[in-house]
Amino acid sequence: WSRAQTPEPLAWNGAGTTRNLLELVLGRCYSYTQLVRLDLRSKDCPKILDAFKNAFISKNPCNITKEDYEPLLDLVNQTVPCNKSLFWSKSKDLAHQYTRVQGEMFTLEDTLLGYLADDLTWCGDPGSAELNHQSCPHWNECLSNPGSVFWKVISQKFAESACGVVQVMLNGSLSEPFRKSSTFGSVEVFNLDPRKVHTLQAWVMHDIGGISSDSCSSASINELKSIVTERNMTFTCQNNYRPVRFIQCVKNPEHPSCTSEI
Ligand code: NGD
Repeated sequence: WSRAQTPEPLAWNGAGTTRNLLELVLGRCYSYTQLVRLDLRSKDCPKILDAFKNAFISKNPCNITKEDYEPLLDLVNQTVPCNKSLFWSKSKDLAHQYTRVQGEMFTLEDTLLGYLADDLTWCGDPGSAELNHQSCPHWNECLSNPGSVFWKVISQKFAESACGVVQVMLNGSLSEPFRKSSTFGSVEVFNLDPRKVHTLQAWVMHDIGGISSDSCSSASINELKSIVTERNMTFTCQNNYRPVRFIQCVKNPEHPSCTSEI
């Protein structure tokens, strides 16, 4: 009967909930609100943790909805100043290194909600109030899993609230720096509000040592340009935006593209 008292959770193909998830999320909340961004110091971290848990605990992790995260979004409700939003696709580490040094710009993970959850995995189980540490749905197993729904809704809100000139860092070492199926290409671009955002600037960064090409004139970037201009915003594109190139150069100081004066 001990088996009946503790039923096995549903089994999935993805990694299970990150160890110490709740402690990590609560700790990150305090760290962000008390140390990183003091303008948010009045946020109630235990309440935020509760809203986060309630979004997925005791639920089937393939049936999570945007509405499940609404109470959490309402509690946090953070805005980014105009001209300071940085989107990225396939360039996460470089984008984060850049905002850390630059100091005033925000990726989604520099906002409280993105900061709380970055690199974590979480899911519950319909049969219990526990976290499932064994397995969670892989994103290709079902779309409505706790992580995918979370990133989709917070990416949508992040894009909706952007204003002025916005930036996107893309990976020019890939054959398709812009992919319509990515979160940037399917959620963020389409949720920029043309009444608030006048320009999207793309920074297409090439790996140092890889083949350099003019990605801004590639078919992939042209597809992005069409979407942006059809949505009545101005599109600009730069290969290897210098301030970001300098960060890449820290690890490759002798490379010609890092030593030349031009
Ligand atoms: O199909 C997927 C998938 N493909 C990649 N990833 C996926 N997650 C799914 N649920 N379903 C994961 O998303 C993978 O762990 C990557 O590290 C991460 C981002 O994927 P990438 O590099 O292809 O870029 P995207 O354009 O899809 O998304 C980046 C933009 C960026 O402007 C953020 O504001 O969308 C926002 N974001 C989305 C998803 C996840 C951030 C994250 C994050 N911090 O993990």
